[in-house]
Amino acid sequence: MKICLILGISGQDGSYLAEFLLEKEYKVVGIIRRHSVAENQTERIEHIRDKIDLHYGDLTDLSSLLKVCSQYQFDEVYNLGAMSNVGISFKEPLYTQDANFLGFIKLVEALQLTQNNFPRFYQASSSEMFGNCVDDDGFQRETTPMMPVSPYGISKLSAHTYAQHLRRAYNLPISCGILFNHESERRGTNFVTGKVAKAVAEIKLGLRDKLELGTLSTFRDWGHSKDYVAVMYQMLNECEPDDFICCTGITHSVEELCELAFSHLDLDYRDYVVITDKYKRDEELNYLRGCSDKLFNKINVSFEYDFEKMIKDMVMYHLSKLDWLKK
Ligand code: NAP
Ligand code: G4F
Repeated sequence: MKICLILGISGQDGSYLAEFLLEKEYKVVGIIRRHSVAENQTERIEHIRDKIDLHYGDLTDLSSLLKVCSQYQFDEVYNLGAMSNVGISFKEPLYTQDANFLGFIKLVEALQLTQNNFPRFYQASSSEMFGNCVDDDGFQRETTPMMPVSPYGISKLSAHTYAQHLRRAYNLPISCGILFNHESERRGTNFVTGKVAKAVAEIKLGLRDKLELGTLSTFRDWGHSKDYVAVMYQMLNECEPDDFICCTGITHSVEELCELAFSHLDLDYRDYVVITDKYKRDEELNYLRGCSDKLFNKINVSFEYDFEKMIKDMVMYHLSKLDWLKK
């Protein structure tokens, strides 16, 4: 039985990845943080809790990583743990570096001190690392320059650069997935898709009458988390360690997202959306559209979701959840 470690198992991607690896009959070990409301910490993994080994720990706390790593010999490690919210990273720049950059180094050190062989390692890099750099044809590729525009992007690029160094200097089998935005019913509601989907449901049920956003004019290449966690596994198991982009190649504006999400419940977003400085970023990444040719020429990928289906599912998820809570 293969053994894997997932940092960030309580998050959107970590929870789908745990399900995916259990299906493949892995022994799944996960690290969770302490939360004052214990149920909130494990909400996304409650249904598989009895099938996984969970340990308390934190990427900022080397001793906790050493304690967990010393109990196992891992075949694969997925570092999905991060302060992952770009907007909030402007408010918490030090913590963002601590968890996302230094946390990556701590995890690598803990593995080097405890594992007989360094496991295949997936590092969650991000399209946020590109900042506003785009190739002339309107796409971002692995070769596109990277100039991040947020503390989060800088922390991810720091870890990404360090991972490249570890690969070159010590031949460590670290693969960096440069994933573009991906969403799902499990997406936090402080990311724009989750926020819009929940607000549309609340407006339909008469629980609110407006939705405040920071901008409508930025573009993102949005895929589905469930589709992308399968690609993380393929990167480690079907490719040599390298950097790979995973994306859809299609881009939509936040305005198009709103139009689509509201229209699912026969609403017009223009009647409800209000733009406010409160959610405006100090520096903004305007446009993302990725090219996955490097990776998709190596592995077989067939995505189950497209943007329309994903947003509809997210709206319907929030509608049925709120409807149920009202009863
Ligand atoms: P998410 O839902 O915010 O999950 C992040 C996970 O990291 C949570 O389980 C969180 O635990 C954990 N975490 C946060 N700080 C930690 C720390 N100090 N020590 C240990 N664990 C910590 O994010 P996601 O959407 O699943 O994303 C997974 C990874 O991919 C992240 O690294 C993210 O930056 C990266 N990424 C995401 C996207 C995307 O569009 N989703 C795109 C590119 C890259 P708590 O539950 O305790 O907060
Ligand atoms: O949903 P977002 O917060 O995602 P963002 O900033 O693109 O970051 C996500 O994708 C990255 C990959 O590129 C990941 F690495 C990262 O972990 C995260 O998963 O914002 C998307 C866009 C931005 O332009 C933002 O300014 O939506 C805009 N937006 C407009 N109003 C808003 C809001 N975003 C949020 N979160 N909240 C708003 O009210």
